[in-house]
Amino acid sequence: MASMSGHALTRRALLPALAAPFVHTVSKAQTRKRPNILYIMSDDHAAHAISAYGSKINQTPNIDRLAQGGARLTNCFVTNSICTPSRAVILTGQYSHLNGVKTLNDKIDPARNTVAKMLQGDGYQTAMIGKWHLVTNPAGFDYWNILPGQGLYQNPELIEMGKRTKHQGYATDLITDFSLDWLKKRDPNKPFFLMCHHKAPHREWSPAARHAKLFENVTIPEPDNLFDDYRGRSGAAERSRMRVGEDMTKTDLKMDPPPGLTGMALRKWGYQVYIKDYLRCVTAVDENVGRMLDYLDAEKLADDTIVVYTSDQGFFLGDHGWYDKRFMYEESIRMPFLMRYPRGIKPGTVNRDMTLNLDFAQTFLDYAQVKADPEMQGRSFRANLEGKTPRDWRTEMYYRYWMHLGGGHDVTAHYGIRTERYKLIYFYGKALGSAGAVDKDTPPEWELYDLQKDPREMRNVYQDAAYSKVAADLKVRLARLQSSYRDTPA
Ligand SMILES: [Ca+2]
Repeated sequence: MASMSGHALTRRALLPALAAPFVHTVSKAQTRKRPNILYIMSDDHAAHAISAYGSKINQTPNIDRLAQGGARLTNCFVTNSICTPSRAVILTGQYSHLNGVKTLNDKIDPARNTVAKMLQGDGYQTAMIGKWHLVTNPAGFDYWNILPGQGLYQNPELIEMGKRTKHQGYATDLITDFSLDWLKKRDPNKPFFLMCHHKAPHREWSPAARHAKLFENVTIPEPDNLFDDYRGRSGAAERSRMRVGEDMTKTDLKMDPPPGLTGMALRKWGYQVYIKDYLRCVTAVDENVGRMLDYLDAEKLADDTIVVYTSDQGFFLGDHGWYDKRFMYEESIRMPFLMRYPRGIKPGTVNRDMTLNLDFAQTFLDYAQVKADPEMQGRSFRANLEGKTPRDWRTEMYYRYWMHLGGGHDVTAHYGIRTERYKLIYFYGKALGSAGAVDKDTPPEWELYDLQKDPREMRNVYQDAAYSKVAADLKVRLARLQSSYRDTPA
């Protein structure tokens, strides 16, 4: 008691002396103005279906506003190209083997640390609205309103803080409505972190009624390798079930193919049907991005708000004759990533550094002045966005797709390394959870691509003697990279 009252007396006695610096500290805290973060993510929206990325097949004027007013990343890659795992990587800043979400069948442990929890814990108000797809209830959000699983395009049910409600309307519009509602009700004295996640343009590509006739009398240009026959590639390409036309259902196509159509003719026909619906869904996403940007403008929030537009991975838009993703090929792993922040990023910035979805958490924490969790494995690319790429920035990336022959598309599990020029892929052919047993139908195989000479990845040069030194070098680098991320070889 005596020492406590003594302490109190001492403090009281010191108060006048402390007054000046104390006031100074408060004003410093007040000037610690932190940006709002509006994170808009769609599902399966490939960069080559965004006009800011040079799309040859559509226009996205609203998404393009972010490129014009901010930065566009041209080499942003996903580390495991499929919905649920990519979302877990984005939240935790950890690779799938560490965050525990390797396949579509895994759920995120709500006890895990995430960027949302860290921002919430440091004074941000946080919300998650739209497609979540991580099974367990969202943690780290003051408010959440999510689609159950994949959710429906038309008149979807949503789960708002545990309560299920069916809504009238189109998912992309509704997710934006709920996001705007939350923004209007927020505390304007605190910064916000809003994850607005669209389910579009995921399969089965169901457009809004107002876009049903868009592109109706138009022929959409075909990719140059729509009729790929997978010659010279590993057995994995041939084995996969994601061919346009052939591997599509009536739900995907919304009609029966003309009688007698097979193989490449079916692919040619299916491409037009599929890509038009896909692009119709993208048009609704673009319009709704516009609504969000208009709101920020009207509320004079644009200067103080980081706005991101991205997708959980890329997608094959008929490239190699495919739809879907999963493979480590370019169209699948490249994510669109646009970020506008007038107080920190020059309009029209184009950044070609190799960035990953693994980096998002640390980048947002950096802007929010919150110290990253040391268990996170990415790196903030804030300096890159500001035109000051660190000299030791990564020049290679590690990728691993775990869902061996699962998920209805029969893509063989694989891992690999992508450098600025090359890509080495190892289809290790081991079934997930098979305790080391090698699947006889998927013998281990390698692929090597020279992206400089063959950007479309049509020529596997793994067996080419001219590339034997390159392959040997890449194997060493792959092993080093894998071990640096604490993953283990198959
Ligand atoms: Ca996805």
